[in-house]
This record gives sequence, structure tokens and C-alpha cells, in this order.
Amino acid sequence: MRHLIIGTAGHIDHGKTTLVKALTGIDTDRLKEEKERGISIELGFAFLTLPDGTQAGIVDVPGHERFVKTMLAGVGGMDLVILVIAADEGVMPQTREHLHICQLLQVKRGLVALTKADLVEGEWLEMVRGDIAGVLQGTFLQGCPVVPCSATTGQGLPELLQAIQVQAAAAEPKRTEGILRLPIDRVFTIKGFGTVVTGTLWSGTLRVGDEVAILPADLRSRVRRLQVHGQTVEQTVAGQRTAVNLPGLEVSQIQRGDLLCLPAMLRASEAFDATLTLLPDAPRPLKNRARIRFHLGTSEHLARVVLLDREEFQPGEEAYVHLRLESPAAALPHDRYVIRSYSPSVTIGGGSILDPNPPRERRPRPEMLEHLRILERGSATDRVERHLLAAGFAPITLEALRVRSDLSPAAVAESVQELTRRGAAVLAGSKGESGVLHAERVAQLEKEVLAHLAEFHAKEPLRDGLAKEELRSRLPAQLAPATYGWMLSRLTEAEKIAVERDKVRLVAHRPTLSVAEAELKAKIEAAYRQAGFQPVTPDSLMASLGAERKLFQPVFHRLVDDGLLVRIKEDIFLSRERYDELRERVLHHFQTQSSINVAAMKDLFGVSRKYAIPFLEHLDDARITRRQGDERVPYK
Ligand SMILES: Nc1nc2c(ncn2[C@@H]2O[C@H](COP(=O)(O)OP(=O)(O)O)[C@@H](O)[C@H]2O)c(=O)[nH]1
Ligand SMILES: [Mg+2]
Repeated sequence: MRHLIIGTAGHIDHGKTTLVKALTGIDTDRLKEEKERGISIELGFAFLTLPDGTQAGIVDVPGHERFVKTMLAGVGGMDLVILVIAADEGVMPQTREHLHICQLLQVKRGLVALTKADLVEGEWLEMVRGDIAGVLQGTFLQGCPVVPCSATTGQGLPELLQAIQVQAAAAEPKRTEGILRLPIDRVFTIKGFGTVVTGTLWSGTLRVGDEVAILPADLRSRVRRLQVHGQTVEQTVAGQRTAVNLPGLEVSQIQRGDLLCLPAMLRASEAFDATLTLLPDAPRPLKNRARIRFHLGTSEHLARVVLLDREEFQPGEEAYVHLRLESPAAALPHDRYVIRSYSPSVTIGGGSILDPNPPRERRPRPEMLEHLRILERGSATDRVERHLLAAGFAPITLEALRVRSDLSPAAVAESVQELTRRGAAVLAGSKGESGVLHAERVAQLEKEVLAHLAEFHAKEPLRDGLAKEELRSRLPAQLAPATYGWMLSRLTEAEKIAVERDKVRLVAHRPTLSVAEAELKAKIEAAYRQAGFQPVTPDSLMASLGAERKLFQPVFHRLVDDGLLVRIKEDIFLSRERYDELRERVLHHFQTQSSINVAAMKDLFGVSRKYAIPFLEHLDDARITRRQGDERVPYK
């Protein structure tokens, strides 16, 4: 079944609410004040089943200039608009403003209901038609049906319904498989159920039991009940007016303008990169950093427009801008927005979001304009590539790419394949955790790894390599452990580096010893071999050999790196042979004894407590023994 949203627009008192009532039987003016004053203040909702069975939700908007903000909250999600113009008054200020808003928000289609036709003569009607044609010129409604009608006499209503049917049939359905978004336009409580929010489901499918998030606060709840046009349903799809019962949340925590979506899909931001068109009849040019009212979905924010390539923005111009909001909002690329001047509040322009989560601080640079140009005009593949570049050294999952580019999963996969074929994208990571990196970023990272290693080898020619973690800490901070591991195996496979015992080195690196170093190395080794299980500390050995620290230390490190000396604890080292013997003899001990303690250890190796205790602790760490009170038992 097709679902779509029909909205009204037009100047106050031109008959919007009366027309909706005539078409649907529903009076959308529900507030007492609305009844008393005879004007609409809030959004009104009704529904209509078209002759072909299409279920249409109807959003009736207020026409008073003071409520344009409310009207704006109703326009997002409209598939077609009925621009209501009273035949007796003709085109009025909010007729134009509402038309501008629909144009800026890219409502795709619509028609004009020339209401109150009962009040005018044929000649007058023709004159008004002429005016209307002029106003619609160059807009999405140019050449649309203009249907004279009267809610009072019923004249023209069948023709109007017929024209709505034709437009509705041509409307493009919303994406039910898209990223779930429901901009909230009302919040209230129903006795016995708790908090309910309503809105037009822009895209996706929502089911009872779904976990949902309310942005920007990122409140969480689980959908308990769903209603569409007053009927309880199990699921609702894009294009339906939807009421959602959210247990565990208070009415005071949610407000019009919040966005209901699935958890962890969208991220609210206080900055957007966007295109902006200033209306030709905007009253004055827009200065850099001008404070404006920013309308997105059902929300309104105060914001500043940062101009990137000009000092002043003239009416009628279009440009790329950076928007800085005073409160966070969540958007997707291609979302349309409207701006109104701060005071007086009049609609002055609008545009399309290009990047919903750009870095906050930005100074205009030529590359940036190019970046935005590609985000706006580029092919799907070009846009995906921009997102990869912007993501730096953090691999992006296909899911995240989908949200950032607002493409279908298939289109994202295709773009990534294309980029991989071209050598521009690299699949990083493994087993489910995989993401995509831009090849340039990978190359940059490889260059850094190799440069750090080369530098280390130059400084410490006798050392085997740089400790893995040490190397990681010298790389860009955002590098996740998984990405780092992936990076190292990639360089190992390419035979550029080797990783041995947690040390990373360039494959080409071969530590070489001078004659003096080789001699000292032999002396240290011999000293440790002779010392058995009670060796001296490195410092006292250095003193007794009369060696200089500058010479002694690198050689000593080298012996440890090579595994010829094993560090037990602090400055207790054993030669490799003694160390192997230590392990063997303890294991042998366990063949006849069930445990070992410090005293037994002292006897076994003929050492003092000063050595026996660190030995046992080391064996615990190596999972050869396990401590049980004062005894050690075999680890397993
Ligand atoms: N004569 C006549 N009066 C109408 C017609 N439609 C609406 N009205 C009257 O115009 C006034 C404003 O109508 P309303 O629907 O509240 O206008 P809205 O502000 O556009 O929603 C009300 O007093 C209606 O009764 C019509 O077709 N013919
Ligand atoms: Mg009204």
C-alpha cells in the first residue's frame, strides 16, 4: 500500500482548515484558543483515503506570520502540498513565504486550491488566476493545476480531489528501507500509557519492540505501542503519520524538534557544511557570521552562517557555507533546511546539508570548497571517497559510510568495490571488525611506521627493534589497536618490517657490533654464565669490567633483545642457559613433589631469599607455578 503526506500551505484565513474538514470530516483546530479566535496555532492532523486506496496523512499548518516556525515543522516530509489561496483576497504575504519554504525544502509537487470561489465573480477569478500564475513562475508549482473550489458550497471539491489523486499517483514513495528517522512534532501523555510522541516517519520502518534513541539528548527507550491514524499497528513505514508510545521517558525530557531514530546511527552536531541559497527577495545581503534561525525537520536553532568564499552574500546567490549552531541537531546529507532572519523573522533562504558532522573549527581553504563541491555534485563513488579521506586513520564500516553518504547499502558496497579496484580504498581489519581506509591514508601510515623505525635504528643501531607499543605511541593518536595490528601484518607480508618477540624492525636492519662491542658482549655473557643463579647486578658488572656506560648499555640491551639474557625482575638477569635450567628443575621437582616453597627453592638452587622469591614470582607470571598461600603448585 502507498503512503503519503499531504500538507496545506497558505495565508491565514484563506480556508485551509475548512478545506481539510470538507475533504476529511476532521476538524484540525483542536485547541480551545484555536476555536475561540478562529485561527490555527498548532499543526493539525487528519487523514484521507484517496479514490485509488492510497492512505494519505494530512498536515494542516497555521497561516499566521507569527506561526511560520510551526508551519516549518509541518512541511518536512510533505510529499505534496495544497497551496490554499482565497479567491477574494488572492496572493498575500504568507502565500509567498509558504511557497518559498516549500520550494527551499524541495517539496516535490502540489497544486493550488483556489478557495472561497463562491465569494467572487468569474472575471475576478480569472484575474486572480493570472496573479497566481505569475507568483508560481519559476517554482516547483509552475503550471500546476489551479482548482477553484468552495468548502461552503462544495463546488469544485470533486475536481480538487481528482487533481490530488493525480498528483499523489505521481509522487515518489518514501524509502521504507532507509535510515529510520521520525522528526518529532508533538509530545504528550496518554493516561495509562505514558509518553507519546508523534511525527511523520521520514524514512525507514519502525516496529513495536524496537529500541530507539531520541536525539540530540540520546535518550533511549523501546517502542511499546504504535498508532497510525488512531489505529494500533505492529509496524509503521515511511510516509505514515505515526504516534509512538515510549515507556520510561517523561514528557519534559522530549520536545518538538527532537529526532527519533535507531540507536548509534546518527550523531547530533553543532556544525554543518551546506549549500545555501539566499532568496532573490531577501531584504538584505547576509554578512559573514550573521546570526539566523535555522530550521531542520521539526526543529529550530539559532545559528551563525560562516561564509567560506565571500565577505557578503547577496540575495539570489548560492554558495557553500559552514553553519554553526547554538544547540546540536542531527542531520543526514541532502537534508533540506530553511533559514530565517533573526529579527524580524522572515524566511530568507535555505539549502542542503552536505556534511552533517564536519570538524567544528574551519577556516576557508580552497581544498575545502573542492571537498564540498564533490560532496554536492560528485558521483556516489566520489562522495564515498571523500568520506574515506575525511575519516583519516579510522577505518569506516560500510554501515557508517551508508549513514554518512545517505546511499543504499548496495550503492555503498558498489562504490567501495570500485574504489578498491582503482586502488583508492583498502579493506582494513579482519573478522567482522573490518572497515575501509583510503589508500592515501594507508600509505601515509606506512610511511610513518617505516620512518619511525629507520630513525630508531639510526639512533640505536645495536637494538633489535622498537617495542610494538612504543612504536604505536609514536603514530597518530586516533589509531585503534586493531588497525595497528592490521597495519603491522600488512607491512610484514610486504616484507618491509619484521616483528619478533614484540619488537618491530625494518627487514633490512641488521644490528652490527664493533670489535670493542663484540668483546664486551662476550665478557658479559661469560660473566652471567659463571655467576650461575646468583648473578651480580648489571651496574656492578659494568664497574667490575671497567666498562663505560655508553658502551655497556647498548650491548647489554642487545643481549636481552636477542634473548641471551633473561630478565627475572628489576636488575636480576639470568643467562639463557641458567634460565632454561631453572624452569626444567622446577618442573622436575613437581614430578615427585606436589608443591614448592621459598625454602625448597633456596635449597634447590643454592640461593638466598633475595633470588628465590623473585624466581618464584617470575614463574608465577610465566604461568609455570601458581601461588597457594606460602606454597607454589604447578600452574595447571
Ligand atoms: N464563503 C466561504 N468561506 C470560507 C470558505 N472556506 C473557509 N471559509 C471561511 O474562512 C474563514 C477562515 O477559514 P479557515 O479554514 O480557518 O482558514 P485558515 O486560516 O486558512 O485555516 C472561516 O470563517 C471559514 O468559515 C469557502 O470556501 N467559502
Ligand atoms: Mg487553519
